[in-house]
Amino acid sequence: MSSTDCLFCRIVAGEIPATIVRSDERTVAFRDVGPQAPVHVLVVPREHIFSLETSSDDQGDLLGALMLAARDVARQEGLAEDGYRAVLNVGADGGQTVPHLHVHVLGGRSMDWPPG
Ligand code: DGP
Repeated sequence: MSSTDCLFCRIVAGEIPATIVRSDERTVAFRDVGPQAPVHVLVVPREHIFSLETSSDDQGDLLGALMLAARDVARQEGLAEDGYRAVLNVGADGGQTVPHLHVHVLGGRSMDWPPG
């Protein structure tokens, strides 16, 4: 898939509207269109990576930046004290529906375990 066909690449490029809550050189965070918790933010790399599974060993710095951005979003959204969930869905069985790597940051309510 080219980046012009990718929904999240188009959000990163500003071609599709989204509520952006944080951005930096390598990542962008925006509110999920179908929130599953009072706070539900997606954190994505600006670079198109299909999923965690297709990431490469030389993308470790970017993956680290993605996780730190998720942490900062959680802090910014007031979730740090009570806790939150940071989730990566990977592939079909993982429930991934958008083929651009993203971390879900969910919080504002107590989470169940195990997930469905
Ligand atoms: P996943 O199922 O893990 O691939 O998560 C994809 C998420 O993307 C899902 O929670 C809904 C969200 N989503 C899908 N389309 C849009 C959109 O156009 N805008 C925004 N903000 N979120 C979207």
